[in-house]
Amino acid sequence: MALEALRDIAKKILGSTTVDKKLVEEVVKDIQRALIKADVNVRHVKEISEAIKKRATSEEVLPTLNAKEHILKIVYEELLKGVGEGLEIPLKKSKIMLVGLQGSGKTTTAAKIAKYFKDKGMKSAVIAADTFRPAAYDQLKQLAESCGVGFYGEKNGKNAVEIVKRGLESLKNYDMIIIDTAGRHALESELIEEMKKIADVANPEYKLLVLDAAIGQLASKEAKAFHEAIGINGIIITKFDGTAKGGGALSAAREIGIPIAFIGNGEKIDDLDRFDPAGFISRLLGMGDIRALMEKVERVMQEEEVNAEAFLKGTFTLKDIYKQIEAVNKMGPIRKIFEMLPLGGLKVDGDVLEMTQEKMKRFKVIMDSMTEEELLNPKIINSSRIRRIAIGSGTSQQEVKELLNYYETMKNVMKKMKKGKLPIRGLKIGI
Ligand SMILES: Nc1nc2c(ncn2[C@@H]2O[C@H](COP(=O)(O)OP(=O)(O)OP(=O)(O)O)[C@@H](O)[C@H]2O)c(=O)[nH]1
Ligand SMILES: [Mg+2]
Repeated sequence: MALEALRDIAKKILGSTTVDKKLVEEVVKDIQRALIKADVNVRHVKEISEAIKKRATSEEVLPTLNAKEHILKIVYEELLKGVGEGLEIPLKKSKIMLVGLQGSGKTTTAAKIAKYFKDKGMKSAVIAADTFRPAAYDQLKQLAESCGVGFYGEKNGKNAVEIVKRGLESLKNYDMIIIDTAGRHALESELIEEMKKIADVANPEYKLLVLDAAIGQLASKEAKAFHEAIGINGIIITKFDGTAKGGGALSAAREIGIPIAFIGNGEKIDDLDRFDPAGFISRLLGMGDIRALMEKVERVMQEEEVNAEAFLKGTFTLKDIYKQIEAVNKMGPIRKIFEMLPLGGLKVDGDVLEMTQEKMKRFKVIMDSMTEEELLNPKIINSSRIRRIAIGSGTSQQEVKELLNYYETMKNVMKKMKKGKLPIRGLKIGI
């Protein structure tokens, strides 16, 4: 995917030795190239790149950021603005009607969405309202059965509107109903009429347009036409996995101002992601997904029965840290965890990251030589205490300092995360 080039651009920014006008210009050029290659509308490319250039050269660098982080933050924020909002469909009784041209992925996506909500604990079902293509009934029925969601359809049925009416009646005990409709080569008046009638009968909370990412910039025309014809309130982009032109569909959503609900990332039933703009852009830039990390931290914390709250608030003491080091260790090498954080956002020296089993044992020995007071309030550990602890534990002062350094680092990182104050703004952390 062409947008993957953005990751190299982020690396280039953080790897640069000097930050000057030349770097900004280079970065802006690279971004333009990547976006155009991804079929983003030229006007949007211009808007995004000009905004980056303007801000990077005129805005004051925040005191908490270095010059590279400053530029990366601006790139992140402008790209985020570029994709607009995501549409989050809440877990409550609703109907979703899918529309779109032939082959865009409606039927597959109908089943994917039903499965998505089933996995979230909802009773979901699909209605086969495509009477145009004879095989559509069997296709959806089979998909629904394979993923264990409800199904209503009428084999060889002719009247889609009546099918939807009866389907809704028969599925009234279901919470989330997804209606699959027929597609055509083009948006013909016959199709518009049928979509309108189905929408009237079903009165769906969501009318989602299914757009094939592979059509690139043509997505814009298509989205506009559907929006004018029946008034959609969300977009699903499919086949994002198989094309370098996904930027075209993203651009289309921004152009008509309709939020993106889901992205289809493959042919399998689980290849569907809710569209979360911050996570999406972070991943494109290789900044990791903070939320994924936080979920992971929480999960392991629960397993370990450690005080996750204190850990996250940064109020934990040295007394807890041994258990917590173990918990963090369970998530994999510390370095891996830090890789999930925004690049360059943290200044952690290499030693701190090398938390080996051996080192953990040493830390425990060091902590055994501390007083209760020191464990509960590490701040009081001054140089004479460090000396005493090192001698008492048979370690070195350097190692004691290393433990304190590790403790401080973890405390600060977690505190910042909790407050959503990691250097890259816009990454809100919902815990
Ligand atoms: N790689 C990939 N393939 C997809 C994705 N979504 C759908 N497809 C494939 O696209 C093809 C068409 O999908 P359908 O769901 O039948 O499309 P449709 O819009 O219902 O088509 P009509 O009913 O003919 O209008 C199928 O081969 C799907 O497997 C996706 O996200 N990624
Ligand atoms: Mg279909």
